[in-house]
Amino acid sequence: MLRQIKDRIEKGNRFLITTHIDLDGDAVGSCFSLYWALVSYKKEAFVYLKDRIPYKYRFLPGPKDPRYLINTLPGERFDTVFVLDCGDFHRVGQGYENLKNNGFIVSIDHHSTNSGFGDINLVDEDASSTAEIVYDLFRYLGIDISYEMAINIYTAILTDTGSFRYENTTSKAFTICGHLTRIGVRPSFIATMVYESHPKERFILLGKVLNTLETHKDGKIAMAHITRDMCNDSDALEEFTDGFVEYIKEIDGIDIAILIRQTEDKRYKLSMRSKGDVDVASICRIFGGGGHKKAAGCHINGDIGTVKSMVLEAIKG
Ligand SMILES: [Mn+2]
Repeated sequence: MLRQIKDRIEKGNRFLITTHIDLDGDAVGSCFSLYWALVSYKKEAFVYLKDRIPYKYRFLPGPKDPRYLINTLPGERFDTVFVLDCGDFHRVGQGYENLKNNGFIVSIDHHSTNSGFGDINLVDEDASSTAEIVYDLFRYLGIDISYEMAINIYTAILTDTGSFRYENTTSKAFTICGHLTRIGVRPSFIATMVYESHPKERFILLGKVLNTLETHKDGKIAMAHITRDMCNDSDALEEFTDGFVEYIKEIDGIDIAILIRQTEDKRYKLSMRSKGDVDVASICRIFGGGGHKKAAGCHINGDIGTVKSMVLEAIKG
C-alpha cells in the first residue's frame, strides 16, 4: 500500500489534502506536514479545510498564502486527494461526497471505526495518531524531514496522546518525537502554544460548565453540559470548550466522562472519554457517532434532560 501511495506521489502533480471538521492537532498537523512533504517534491499541494484553524494551532507552519485554504472545489481535478484522520467520509463535512469527483482518494487514518471509504485506505489503529502514519510514509519515501514537517507531526502526536498520557502513548511515539526533537522541535515551546495560550473567556465558561457537573452509577459516570447561553454569557467561542471533557475525566473513580455541548436548539454534541475498560466508541456508534475506544463522540437530538437519560440508558444497555 505504501508502494502505491509512493507511486501516486511520484507520478502525480496536483494534490489535495483534507481532514475532518472540528479540527484537532492531529488533523492540522497531519495535513500541514504532508503539505510540506509534497512541496519538497516540487508538487502543487492544496490544503482544504472546512473549519477555521483553532487558535491554539495557529502557530503551526502551513500553506503561507490563505488562498491555499480554498473553500469550494467546483470541478477541480487532483491526481490524488488525501483524506487524513477521518474514520468516516462524512467527517470531512458538508459536500464530502463531491470529493470523489475531485480525484483518487487516499485515506490515511488510525480510527478503529474506519469505514474504508478511500480508493486506498492506509489505516493503522495501533498508531498513536494519523501523523505517526504520515511520518512512517515519509520514512518510506526517504524524505528529509524538515523543521516545518517535524513541528506539525510532534504537535499532532502530543495532542492525540493527550500529552503522552493516553494508552496510545507507545515507545514508537516517543521514538518519533525524540527524532523530531533532534530536528529542532522544542517541546516546551509547543506545550506553551498548545496548553498555555488560552483566552481568559475559556476559564469563565469552564467555571459555569463545572457547576453543571453530576455523577451517576455510584460515581462511575461523570457528566457536565454547555448550553449556547453559557457560551454567549462568557463571550466564549465554541472552540474554547476543547479539552473540557478531560477535566471531568480527572475525577477519581470514574469510568466514563461525558461532556454534552449544545450545537443547535435541540441538538447536542457529546464527547466521551473512558478511563476504565468501557469502549465509548461503541456507545457513540449507537447514536451514529464513532471514534476510539477511549475517546469518542456523537450527536443526539432532544432537550438536555432527554439527551442525558438517553446516553445513560445506552451505557446501561
Ligand atoms: Mn487522530
